[in-house]
Amino acid sequence: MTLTSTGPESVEVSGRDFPTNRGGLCRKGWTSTELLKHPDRVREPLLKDDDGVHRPISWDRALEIIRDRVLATRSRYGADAVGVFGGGGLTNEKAYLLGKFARLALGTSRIDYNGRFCMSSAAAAGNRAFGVDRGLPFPLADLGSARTILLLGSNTADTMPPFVHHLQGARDAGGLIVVDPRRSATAELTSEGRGRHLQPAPKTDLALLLGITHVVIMDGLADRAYVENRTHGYDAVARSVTPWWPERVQAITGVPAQLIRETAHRLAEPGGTYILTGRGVEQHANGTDTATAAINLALLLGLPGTPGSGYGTLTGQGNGQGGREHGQKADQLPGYRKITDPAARAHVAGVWGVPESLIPGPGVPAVELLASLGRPGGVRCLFVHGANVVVSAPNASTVLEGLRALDFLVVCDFFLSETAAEADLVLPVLQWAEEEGTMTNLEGRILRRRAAVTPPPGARSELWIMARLAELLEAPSSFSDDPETVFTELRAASAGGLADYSGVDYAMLDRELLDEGLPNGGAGAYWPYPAGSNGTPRLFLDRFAHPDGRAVLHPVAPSSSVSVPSDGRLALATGRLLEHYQSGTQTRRVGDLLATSNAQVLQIHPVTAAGLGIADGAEVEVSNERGTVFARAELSGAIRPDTVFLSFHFPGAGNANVLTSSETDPVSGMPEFKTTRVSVRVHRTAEIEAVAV
Ligand SMILES: Nc1nc2c(c(=O)[nH]1)N[C@H]1C(S)=C(S)[C@@H](COP(=O)(O)OP(=O)(O)OC[C@H]3O[C@@H](n4cnc5c(=O)[nH]c(N)nc54)[C@H](O)[C@@H]3O)O[C@H]1N2
Ligand SMILES: Nc1nc2c(c(=O)[nH]1)N[C@H]1C(S)=C(S)[C@@H](COP(=O)(O)OP(=O)(O)OC[C@H]3O[C@@H](n4cnc5c(=O)[nH]c(N)nc54)[C@H](O)[C@@H]3O)O[C@H]1N2
Ligand SMILES: [Mo]
Repeated sequence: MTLTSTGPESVEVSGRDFPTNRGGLCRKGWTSTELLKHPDRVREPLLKDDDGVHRPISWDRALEIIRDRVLATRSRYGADAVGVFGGGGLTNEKAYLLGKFARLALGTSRIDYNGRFCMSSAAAAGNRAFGVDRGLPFPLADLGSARTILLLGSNTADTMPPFVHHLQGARDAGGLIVVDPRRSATAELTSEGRGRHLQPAPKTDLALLLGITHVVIMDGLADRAYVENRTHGYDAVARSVTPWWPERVQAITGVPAQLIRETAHRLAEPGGTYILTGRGVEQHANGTDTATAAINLALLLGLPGTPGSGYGTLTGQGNGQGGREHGQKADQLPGYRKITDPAARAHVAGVWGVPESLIPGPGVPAVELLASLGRPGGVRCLFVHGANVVVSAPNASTVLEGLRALDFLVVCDFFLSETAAEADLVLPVLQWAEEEGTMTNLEGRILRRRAAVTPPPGARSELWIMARLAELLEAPSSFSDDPETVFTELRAASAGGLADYSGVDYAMLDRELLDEGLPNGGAGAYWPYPAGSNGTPRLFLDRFAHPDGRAVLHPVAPSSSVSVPSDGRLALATGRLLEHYQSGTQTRRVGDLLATSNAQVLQIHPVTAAGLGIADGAEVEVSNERGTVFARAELSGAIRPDTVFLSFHFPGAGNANVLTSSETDPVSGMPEFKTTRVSVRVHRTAEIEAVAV
């Protein structure tokens, strides 16, 4: 987008003609400037006093308090009692410095971030199969020429509206296939002969993919030459899908066997095929295996690395891609390096100018980190940068208990989010239009963000906060608060890693912003971009990132019973609405968006509702062993009768994550967000709390 100044300190957003969005923005983009001058903005550091009231204090005092609390915690409990929780919305510079700050200034291994809730399953599957995880290993615009696109668990019509036009080619060819237990706005795009909607029971996608793969193998649709030349592991995968014949898969998923066969044959047709996954299939306790099954299918069909075809995952947050590359993940060092790899540690220690032994080992993934708050041996002092875990983390009531059990909680935010409200100290930071930095988009393309307005006087950049604290804590390395200096250091730290940014600098990204083009002929700054190269718009054309250049087919199967338990309860699926963003800290503060959607709504099938005596618009309680959520019922034939849907955009009595469990994927640490068993009934007193604001 482009910001235009419309007078002193006020700005207007407009769409910029750009290949990913072609000038399109979603509603949240158009309304985003309202938040810059919002009256709720936190404008000074706030310290919670003994009465639980937040009162303004000076920055000097705030930083001294933090230093004292960190030192006290460290000397009493050890450095791992200090924790950091980051965010995929942070710029590359902030994400990079946060990882360095945790390891060197705090000396802790206990850092992880909300991307664990977002991209971790697809990342784990991509790393396992391809040796690298770049959400889309090809430019988004490539999708336009495809005849067939299989979109699994992704509702882009609501979650990425500007993306939808890239589906047009496949729609025109009748080849858009959407897999979702709901007839979502995206599934609706398949109507009138534009494609197919497969509507499986929640959490049965793995079985569905095994069924499609079974047909590919049995009907001789696999690309044998590609499999032979570019992959390992065919035999094990071919054997593993033998028991997944379409009629059996129909019984588990509810998707007709004929549709499974037709889908397999359509995907194998020439003319360009893409398989794309979203959070609907990834945010499960078997999300890595489900994404792996999607990748196996793509590899058997010879799609990845073949021009005009491919596999990809649709990265979510503003900097969901860059945020997962530069070290705010528990097991990671910058450049997508592994913290357990001796060569990676030596390289990064060299850039940081410290002995390698000063870099702690791997920490623990987000759910485990949050479960340890205030517990013996766990984290007692926590820094939060760019996440609202009280609303967005699974099993939210226990997360709230954990935050309240901490000795000290520091939250950096520009609003008093539900998490900031719990903090002992809130530090006011800059918003997107006030800071410089880079973001890496869903295609692995590095983009420059320029500051357009002056921040409120009391707010500080997070780079500044980390740099000052590092000084106070006598960190053994230098910490700059200048974005370009930090980016230059990031480039050096990433050099030679999987996500190599060493050939990218601010000056060239600035030229691109001014539409003067990049030195590489205007292709865009796609990593890996080693110094002296032209970057990599398309990965895998010649080789995959494993040492032998081949992709790995990894057999997967549902772990235990795949059928939906017949306990009489409903499957609760969670996800997003067009109007709101994530925990809603930002979008619940925009009048227009709130007017369209101001409280929690339960989507429920009319037949199911009738059986429970629930009328359209009735106030209902959605409960399980972990808690109860209050919502208004919205009867809709778009959802399966065995499934109900809540968004996770609302706090308090409308917080869907009170119901989700702490169960996680064993490979990625992704929580089981998308499927939870619940009971629904009419709200007894029919008195709903005001859950919105
Ligand atoms: N409006 C809006 N847009 C956003 C965001 C937002 O909060 N609001 N957040 C951004 C972020 S961070 C992300 S990660 C992306 C997420 O983008 P999406 O992945 O598109 O979003 P979700 O709504 O979480 O899930 C997509 C679909 O998965 C379906 N689903 C649920 N369970 C299952 C299942 O078991 N199987 C299958 N096949 N489908 C299932 C849901 O019905 C839903 O329609 O959106 C980004 N864009
Ligand atoms: N049930 C359920 N739960 C889910 C999901 C789901 O589908 N279902 N989806 C998950 C997914 S995919 C995601 S990505 C997470 C998102 O979960 P969160 O990241 O917790 O959600 P946000 O609302 O984006 O919270 C970001 C907070 O950081 C602040 N913020 C924004 N930018 C910055 C910045 O630059 N610096 C700092 N310090 N603060 C900033 C915002 O004001 C806000 O308070 O939720 C996850 N939770
Ligand atoms: Mo996300």
